[in-house]
Amino acid sequence: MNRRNSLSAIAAALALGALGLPQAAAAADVTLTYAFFAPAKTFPAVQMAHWAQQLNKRSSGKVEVKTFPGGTLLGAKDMYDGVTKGVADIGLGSPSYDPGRFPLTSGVALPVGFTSATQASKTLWALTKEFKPKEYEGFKVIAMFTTEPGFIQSKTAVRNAADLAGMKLRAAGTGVPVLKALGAAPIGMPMPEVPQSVSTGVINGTMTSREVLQDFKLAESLKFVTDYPTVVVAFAAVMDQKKWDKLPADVKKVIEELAEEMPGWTGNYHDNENVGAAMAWAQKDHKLQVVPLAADEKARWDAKLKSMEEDWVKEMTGKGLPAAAYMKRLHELAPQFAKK
Ligand code: 3IO
Repeated sequence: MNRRNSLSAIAAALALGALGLPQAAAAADVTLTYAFFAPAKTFPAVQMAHWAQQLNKRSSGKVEVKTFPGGTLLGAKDMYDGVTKGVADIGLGSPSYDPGRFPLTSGVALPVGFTSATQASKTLWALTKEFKPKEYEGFKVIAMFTTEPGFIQSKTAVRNAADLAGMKLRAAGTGVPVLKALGAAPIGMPMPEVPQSVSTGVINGTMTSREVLQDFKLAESLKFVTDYPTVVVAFAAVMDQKKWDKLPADVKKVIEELAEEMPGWTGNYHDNENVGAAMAWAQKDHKLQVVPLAADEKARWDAKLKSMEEDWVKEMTGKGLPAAAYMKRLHELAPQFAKK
């Protein structure tokens, strides 16, 4: 962060002007850096760009946000520590990549029956405000959202449990136990590593939201999507709390206003533009096939995942977390955010 008084801002503007650089670059009096681990065209990065633009506009140019997609400033695994160390002012990471560090948040990534990213995103944000999970201590959460419930996307068709048995599939950390329960051989890894891992044969597919078929060009090698929605992946953009505390009150107000909007904005973009466009492209240009799951097979898969929520509540309660209350509230909130 870089706050200047107006005199030094003028001096900087003059200096930049003398160098022939755009004077607008020096007009802001707060500059924030914002890091994300995946490419600019992916939906979390589209969210980041929208947020940056809106903050600049609603602060009348007072705040400038410099975005760093593609892991150029921080990668998936060092995102949150990087924010604490001050490498970036804001970092967008996935708590689902590290359920041990973000245990309460991992509750939204259980098979709880969300039907869209919009619904899960709004539920996650409401839960986070109500429960103020300790796992975000030291951070100010400025935006939260999720993927749609993920689908198995694979090189060979998965029509039943036998097709899936022992298949090397990648997921976010929270998706690993889901794939395991279904009988696959899951591997947890960040999304940006997936294309290469598919091409080298380390994995035969992934379980996540379907826009990755286009946004990571995975449809070139993954030709099948099994029509069985599973679990969402959570995202949280954070600032270091101490840095947040020092922001001007009017800037904080705009950021808090945006925090209320981002779950719905991002969910809508992902559900209603991003995924549909990617599926249409993959089906048309890459002969992607959507594999149906027979009703009796679906019932068997559901049965394999049924105890996960109860097991999670037991495990988290044992760690002293308000897991039962969190899940109870999740199931009260989710229907309120369902598509009417
Ligand atoms: C994701 C992460 C970065 C960019 C695009 C993305 N689409 C879905 C995800 C979530 C993810 O990493 C996962 O494991 O499902």
